[in-house]
Amino acid sequence: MPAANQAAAAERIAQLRAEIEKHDYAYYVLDAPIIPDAEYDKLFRELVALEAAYPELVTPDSPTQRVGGRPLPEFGELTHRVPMLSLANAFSAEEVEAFDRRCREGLGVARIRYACEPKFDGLAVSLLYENGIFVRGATRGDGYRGEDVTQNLRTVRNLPLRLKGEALPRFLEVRGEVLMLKRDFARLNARQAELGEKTFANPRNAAAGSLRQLDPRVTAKRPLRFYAYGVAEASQEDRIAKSHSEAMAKLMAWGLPVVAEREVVEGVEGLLAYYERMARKRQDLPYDIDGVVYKVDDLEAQERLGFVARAPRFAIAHKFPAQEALTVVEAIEVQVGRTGALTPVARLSPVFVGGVTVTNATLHNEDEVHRKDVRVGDTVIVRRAGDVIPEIVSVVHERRPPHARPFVMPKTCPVCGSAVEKPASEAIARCTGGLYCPAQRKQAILHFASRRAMDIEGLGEKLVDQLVERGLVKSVADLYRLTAHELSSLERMGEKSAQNLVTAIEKSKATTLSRFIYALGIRNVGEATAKDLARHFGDIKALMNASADQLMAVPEVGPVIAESIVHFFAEPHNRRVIDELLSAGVHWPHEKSAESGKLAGKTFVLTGTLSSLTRAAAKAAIEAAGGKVTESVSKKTDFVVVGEEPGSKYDKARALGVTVLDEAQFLELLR
Ligand code: D41
Repeated sequence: MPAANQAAAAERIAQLRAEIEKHDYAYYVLDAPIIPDAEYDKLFRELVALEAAYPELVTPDSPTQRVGGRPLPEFGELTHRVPMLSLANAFSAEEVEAFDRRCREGLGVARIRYACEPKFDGLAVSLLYENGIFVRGATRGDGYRGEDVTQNLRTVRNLPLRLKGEALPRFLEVRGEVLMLKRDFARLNARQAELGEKTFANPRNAAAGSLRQLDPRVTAKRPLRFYAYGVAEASQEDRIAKSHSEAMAKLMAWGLPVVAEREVVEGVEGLLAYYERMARKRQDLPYDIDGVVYKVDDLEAQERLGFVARAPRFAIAHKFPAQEALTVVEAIEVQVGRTGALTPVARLSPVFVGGVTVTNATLHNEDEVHRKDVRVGDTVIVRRAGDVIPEIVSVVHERRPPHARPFVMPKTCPVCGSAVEKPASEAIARCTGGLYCPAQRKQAILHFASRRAMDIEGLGEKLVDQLVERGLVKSVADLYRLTAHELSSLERMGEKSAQNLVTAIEKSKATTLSRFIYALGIRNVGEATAKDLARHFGDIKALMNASADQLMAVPEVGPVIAESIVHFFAEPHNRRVIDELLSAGVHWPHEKSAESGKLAGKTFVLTGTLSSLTRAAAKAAIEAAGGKVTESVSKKTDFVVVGEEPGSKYDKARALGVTVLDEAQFLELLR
């Protein structure tokens, strides 16, 4: 190797070691990682590769020479009777196919049965039972020797200190993971914060920090769980089953906790289908997982396949894409919403996270930007879990460029230049331009056309942008004046689609009063309130002329909503647009006002299953008769309708003395 390259490699190696040591300290000692695991792995892999290329640069103190966590000297060391192996990883379907191929070729069979289980993100431990009594437990450590954490493990609530049943093996070494359930983690962190103690970054760190407490009394207060994933066998005499799945069933029968989400599948299609199922379930599982594990089910086949280096050939972990990654904030832009709300949005260097490429993350509002102290140029951790929108978790402060300035909310609207106001009592800054502001106008039109409002099919964002920018649509009433000829002059609009849109707009004229009220986009008036208003007033003119007091006579309309409505109709422009819409032919069937229907003013709650009609049908029937259906029982509820297998609402109704109707009584009332 040329000396110059070697010098460069030596320098990079030194950098990487320093960086990795810093992260090891943050992770293992402080239980407070600075960067995502995937990012750490990248650094580590780079170091491994460099040291492989320049073996003369490997030193005994390199982080690569330390495998697993070194035992804390405060705990006694324990040698595992059977080494605790590591698991190879697969990150793609191709790698899983290669794993299956190797197994099939190694065994000389066409198809393999696999045991599949979640891959817990916890701490691997080994438990020793002698004649059914828990005698010792250790962390994985370097795989050969771990820390003796017997006293701490005894405090883990679901770990049996004595196994159930008869014919228990003389020695049983159970392998598994210690972890914290998501809800327990949330509760623990809330309690830690309340006590002014340190909080944990994630359930894994909380579990690690809790199990490696020097004082078992502290561990005892932490909600740890154990799940078994295997049995270590020192000899043939120890064999308790013919297959992994059978062994797990046996552990369960002896009272050891075994995860419910385990399955036996056939072939590589079976593996990939299990992966997909678990990926979909992931968010709803009570524990964190970072992938799934596949194991050849037949134990004899496992033995024949054997091991490479320190990992078994018969098992592999199929990891989910990392949910956190590092990227750089290129800009913080401000978006204007329908009600003028200004939302700061971080524009990010594209980064692959949670299985998709992310380029934006909402920052919600000004306070949020300041709380997280996100600045342009910052390196940040972005997280995208499941289908939720990407968010910035935190800033890596050490990577902040020297002149990064804090974000300032603009004083004027970035779209229309109107003043921005932010009442002291609110978190949201707003553009005061109203419908003068093209951004608000666009959003107002999109809302008006949306499915639950006027339901104009085909009127999407790209089109609305063009219509507003070309001045073809200034208010929603202008929509009803558009011709197919005008529309076909727009980009990506053929004659056929122009005609379709005109038809859709025409069709939207036949609507309902509640949809119409909702479509107006009055601040604080959502679908449910629009329905209440329609039912109460029965007519748009009555609503337009209502005073705040009259509005507050509607159940569930308080001073804030009333004020928004009065404010909206006080605006001459809004009244004019409504008149124009009505003249254009927007209409709805006459609504019975609250005084007319036979169930007028009555509030219902439904619970349990009705045999003769669906929930939606029951609701529609009540509403058609002027009544109202709400979700929860209160003193204001008039009737609770009880079907088969009612929930707690039934008990609550009885406790509050609300009239309870069975299905027959309810049908009688409707008749
Ligand atoms: O849930 C896990 N993290 C998990 C880890 C699991 N479900 N199964 C595992 N199986 C093994 C073998 C096949 C070697 C018995 C494992 C691990 N090992 C493991 N955990 C930490 C290192 C290795």
